[in-house]
Amino acid sequence: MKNQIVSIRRRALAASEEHAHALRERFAGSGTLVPNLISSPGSGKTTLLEATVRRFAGRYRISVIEGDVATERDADRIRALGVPAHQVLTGGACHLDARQIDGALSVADLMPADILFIENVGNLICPTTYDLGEDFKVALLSVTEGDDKPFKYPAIFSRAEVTVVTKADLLPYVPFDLEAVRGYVASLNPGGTLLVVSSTTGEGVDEWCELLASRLEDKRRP
Ligand SMILES: Nc1nc2c(ncn2[C@@H]2O[C@H](COP(=O)(O)OP(=O)(O)OP(=O)(O)O)[C@@H](O)[C@H]2O)c(=O)[nH]1
Ligand SMILES: [Mg+2]
Repeated sequence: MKNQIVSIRRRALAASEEHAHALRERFAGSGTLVPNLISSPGSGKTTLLEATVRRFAGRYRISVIEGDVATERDADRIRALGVPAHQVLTGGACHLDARQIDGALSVADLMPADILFIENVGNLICPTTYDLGEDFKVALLSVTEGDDKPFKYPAIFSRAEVTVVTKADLLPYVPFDLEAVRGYVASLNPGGTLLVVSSTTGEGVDEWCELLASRLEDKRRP
């Protein structure tokens, strides 16, 4: 029985890896940059995407895949800005998988796109190990969550190429040791980038958008 379960799990994992591989090839072919945004619920993923969409209006074709347990709320927020968005409802699951990304692309009009954002289900643990065919993972950490989160949930901060500290406008009001976070994230992920952003005031949004533009350029360079 135990062997059967292990074998089923292995097959499921292999199928998911195949899907992710096929997606990555597809995105390479279309020259689409795919960031996968991961954070606790409410850290500001959708708000950052709204700010990004506004900043890139008329410059890039953007589309978004939203993952949530329930409701179309996040996809509705993105669509309200005139950008194609598809909501994947996981019905309780705490992460997106590559098959769901494939499914979203086959039912929704999201391509061609210069940047396809994936907003994962709000969770700092489950989405960490799932490959969605993305170019890189982005970990968001809001200052109101507490500066201990990278210490308590190191896996996502060591895997995410980019860490975005969000809600920087609230730094004067909450205890949050930005330098301790900066130092620890750098030790977990020496090659990574950490940005400090407020989607409300616009602080750091230019740097975030420049990073995306530069990654897109790199991806398209022959
Ligand atoms: N002060 C401040 N509030 C922010 C900022 N960004 C987001 N918020 C607020 O934080 C709350 C959650 O933001 P969302 O963007 O919905 O967070 P999310 O990560 O997409 O949430 P889930 O999709 O539910 O996981 C909202 O009330 C936002 O207005 C910011 O930069 N500063
Ligand atoms: Mg959201």
